[in-house]
Amino acid sequence: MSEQEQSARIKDLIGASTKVLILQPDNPDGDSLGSALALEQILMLQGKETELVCGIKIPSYLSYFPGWDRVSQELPTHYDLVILVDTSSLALIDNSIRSLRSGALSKSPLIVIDHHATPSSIDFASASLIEATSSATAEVIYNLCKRLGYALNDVARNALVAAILSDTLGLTTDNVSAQTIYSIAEMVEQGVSLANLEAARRANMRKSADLVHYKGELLKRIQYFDNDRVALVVIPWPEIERYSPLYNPSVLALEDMRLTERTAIAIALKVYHDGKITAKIRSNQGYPIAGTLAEHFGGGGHDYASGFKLYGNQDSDSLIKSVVAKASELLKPGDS
Ligand SMILES: [Mn+2]
Repeated sequence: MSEQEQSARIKDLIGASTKVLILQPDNPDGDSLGSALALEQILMLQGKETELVCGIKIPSYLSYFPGWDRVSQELPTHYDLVILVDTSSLALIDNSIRSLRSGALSKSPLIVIDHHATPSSIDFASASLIEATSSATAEVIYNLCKRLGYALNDVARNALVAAILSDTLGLTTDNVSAQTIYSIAEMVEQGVSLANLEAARRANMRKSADLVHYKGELLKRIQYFDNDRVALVVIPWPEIERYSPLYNPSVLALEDMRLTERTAIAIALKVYHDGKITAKIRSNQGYPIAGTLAEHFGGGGHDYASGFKLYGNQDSDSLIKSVVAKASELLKPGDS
């Protein structure tokens, strides 16, 4: 079915609904959140009631989106239409899908709006608008509104632009088209301020002075091995206890570790009071070894981001030696 036909079906389904459940995948990001918040406004302007749901809690780095705290983890009891945004993969709505399938979803139609190229694994949708040429689901929604003549308000436009900027890292990813920029331009013309959106995002990234000082300490303790190709930092229990509620200490160090000249892979080890050790591993573009390294220690993940957990009283010094040795082995000698 063509985009036009899918859009027409979406219009009919929305027209016939009274209360719409707007669902995000179990890995919410700026695009899914901004898309959901924009749809909330768009549907409200169509006279619909809405409910925002996500199977997991919205992470705090996204709290610069006004309205993020309206997203509930609980499914409402009444709704007669579901719109799923930013995924067409069943696996990514695992937390919500079981209750949805057993509940009102069996009676309510489902609309999927997405931009991922992976073929949809949801075969029970009443309409699917999946535009793999769009940089973000928010861009798909903007185009849909233009096609259907749905009105936007300021809140919706700000949410859509913030969502597109988030998914495209500020319009710098390779799926950004001229069309993406035209859409942004139109919304800027209608009053969106990119400067205000960026200021809100940056204000949300601010850390306490205490945390900035601690980051300094962590950075001083980074150990470099193998001609700086392997960077490693150890975070002991007292620091986990003190700083984890504020910020993940590993994340605090890893970004700068990866930005070190010649560094291919960065590893943060957390040593807990009960002897458990966890590793968070990030590697740089061109060194897709993070997953393999983690697997060697019983963990897993992706080419560039992975982790592992070890229980029992590990000697952290010998663990460091074996992690560094394995990382060096995986980095081919001429790769630096
Ligand atoms: Mn997206």
